[in-house]
Amino acid sequence: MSELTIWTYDWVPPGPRGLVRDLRLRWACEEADLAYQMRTVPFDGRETNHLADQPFGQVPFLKDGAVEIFESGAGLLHLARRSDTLMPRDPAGAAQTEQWVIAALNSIEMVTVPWWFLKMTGQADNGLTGWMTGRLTHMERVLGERDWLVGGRFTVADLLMADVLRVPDVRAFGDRPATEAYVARVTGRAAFIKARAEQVAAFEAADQARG
Ligand SMILES: N[C@@H](CCC(=O)N[C@@H](CS)C(=O)NCC(=O)O)C(=O)O
Repeated sequence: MSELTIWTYDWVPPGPRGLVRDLRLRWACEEADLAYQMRTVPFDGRETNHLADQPFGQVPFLKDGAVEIFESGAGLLHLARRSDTLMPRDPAGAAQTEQWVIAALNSIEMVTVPWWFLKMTGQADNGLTGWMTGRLTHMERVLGERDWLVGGRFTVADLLMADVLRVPDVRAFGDRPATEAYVARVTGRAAFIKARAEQVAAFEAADQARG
């Protein structure tokens, strides 16, 4: 049995299937050829039923031997330390990979998620639109100048940035051809396709268990 275990929910509604963030960790393991197993916590009662493992009642979290981590970004950096497929070993390359992982979370996702939430709750024209436009415009410029964020090759920074940018509502917002090409390039990888298909299949199978 693999020591590396990734936790997700036992079921989610159809909308988020293929987007639940355990996909980030599955994808990284597939890229790095790291053996892993999936386990679940109940979606129902998630606010309180696994707070010892994820203090916000969310997923994913992972266990790798004695290491226990929540936050998808922390999990990705842990996996990246295990494989140079995910992060270069030279100090400059590693630092730049970490920098772009943090940027994906703290400069892009920190505005796309609240914007998406407001849009979903009927406030499509909300006060975050200008802020998000600025961030996406800067990313469009960066991605117009290079195929990969770090070192001319795929890293976990691309995995995470593409996962943040591929959210359908965010992609439908504006016309950004370099970003579109980047998302297509990164999500065209076999590891992403496999990880996504396995997540979707697991949630579909859970429909039957729920009756
Ligand atoms: N910052 C967290 C966010 C985790 C997160 O938003 N997880 C979602 C699934 S993708 C979740 O558990 N949502 C249920 C909830 O918040 O109650 C991470 O990156 O791990």
